[in-house]
Amino acid sequence: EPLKPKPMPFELPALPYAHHALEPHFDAMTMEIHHSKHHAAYVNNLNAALLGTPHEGKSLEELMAIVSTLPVAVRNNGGGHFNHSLFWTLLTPQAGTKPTASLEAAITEAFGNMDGFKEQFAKAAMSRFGSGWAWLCRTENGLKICSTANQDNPLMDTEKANCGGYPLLGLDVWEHSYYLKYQNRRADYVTAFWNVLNWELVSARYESGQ
Ligand code: MN3
Repeated sequence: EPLKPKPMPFELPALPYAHHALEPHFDAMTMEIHHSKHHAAYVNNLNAALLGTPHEGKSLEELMAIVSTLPVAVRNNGGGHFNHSLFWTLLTPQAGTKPTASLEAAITEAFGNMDGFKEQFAKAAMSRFGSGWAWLCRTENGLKICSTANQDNPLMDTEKANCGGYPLLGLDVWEHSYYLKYQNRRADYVTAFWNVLNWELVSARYESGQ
């Protein structure tokens, strides 16, 4: 009988920059703990939840698409792994990145202008009670802002009605992402986010759908 290949467990991706690279906007200690402790725990707990089940070896996207049928540990930790893996790539120490013309046009159509977008996005981030994420999604009806609770995300089959679409960018609004530097001032953290957001990556996601 041929041996089935053992499915590869998920791994914590390396940060694409140093912990201090996003200072002064996002501080080094928050980045280090957030990545090496919080995100690592989601990866470990996800692997433990999948071990020995028929879902071992599925991609995160495949898991998200059927998450309503899976144990809550897969929803929480699979969402946590997907969300944070995306989040790190959305951040950059490079100042002044810009959206492409076509993304900017879509933002203008949906929100009036960039300031209108930022205002509505901040509102979604601020009005999420407790822990969760704010998102910008590409949908069949243009760009849409939404938020999710806990580690849920727009790719989950549980979130189609709430959010839906393809997530172009997401902002972690769990207190662990800002408490050390900003304490209870989530609004200041949201403002700081615009200084480290990589619009080139957001644009690439908008153009390619990946
Ligand atoms: Mn987090």
